[in-house]
Amino acid sequence: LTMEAELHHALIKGEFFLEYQPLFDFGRSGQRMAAVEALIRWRRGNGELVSPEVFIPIAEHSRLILQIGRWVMEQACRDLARLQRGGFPDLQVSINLAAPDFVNARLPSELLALTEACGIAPQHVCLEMTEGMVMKHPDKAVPVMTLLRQMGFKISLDDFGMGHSSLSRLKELPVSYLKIDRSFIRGIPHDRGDKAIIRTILDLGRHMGVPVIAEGVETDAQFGFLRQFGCTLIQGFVLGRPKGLQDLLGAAPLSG
Ligand code: G
Ligand code: G
Ligand code: MN
Ligand code: NA
Repeated sequence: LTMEAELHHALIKGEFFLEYQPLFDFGRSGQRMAAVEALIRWRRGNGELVSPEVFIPIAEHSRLILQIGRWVMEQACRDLARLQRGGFPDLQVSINLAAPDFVNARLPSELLALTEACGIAPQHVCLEMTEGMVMKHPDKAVPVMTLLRQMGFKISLDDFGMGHSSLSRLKELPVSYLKIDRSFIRGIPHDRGDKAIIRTILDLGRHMGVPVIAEGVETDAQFGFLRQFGCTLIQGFVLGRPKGLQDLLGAAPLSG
């Protein structure tokens, strides 16, 4: 069987599942879990866990990526409804999308119907797209992004800083968040270049009025540096690893 065929079977057999990694907000109202990022996992029949870094690029070569994307969106929206009712009423969910999702003109109306069916607000759903994807197909991606924003969805520009966007293009993108690529975070506290880039992205976001998220934060030193320079939205192993829905529900403040 080719991996493509295996992925198709995996969808039918229900071998995919989602984990959720918390994103914390350290803003005015103190520390709170503001969002969770949905991360797909594949457990094969033989028990082996396959990383999305392996299977997403393969799925991207065919229409399978659209089916997987649809499955992720449905599961993540259903799970968010459960989390909101289970003690996290203001929680948002972030969903990673692949390029074919973003250039799909039907995505906005399909997502809106999905959120309505699940009883969640579009304002609580954030779509993550990488800077590279958007810049590769701006003519198709920007109209879809604009429509999504008009409907109330949020958009975060993932892996930001990897060099794909010109500043003139960036200022026209309808994004809600910039997500600093974790490769820059890794250099803290030793790499002067990485630290300069992070401070510059934080300033850029501040001046553009676009909040900046730091991801891949693994150490107290990295966390301290980000807080010192005014970053309030932080995600990474130092704060929490991806976990299952049941784990999150069990930790709910109102779950008793
Ligand atoms: O969670 P992990 O570090 O294993 O993710 C590896 C890569 O797979 C990351 O680049 C992440 O953005 C991507 N990824 C995780 N979940 C999804 C998903 O549901 N859809 C898409 N398209 N990519 C995902
Ligand atoms: O490309 P994207 O930003 O969507 O990647 C998300 C991936 O990053 C997830 O697979 C998640 O497991 C991983 N991740 C989340 N936090 C950390 C971290 O602190 N360190 C590292 N190395 N990976 C992380
Ligand atoms: Mn992401
Ligand atoms: Na990223």
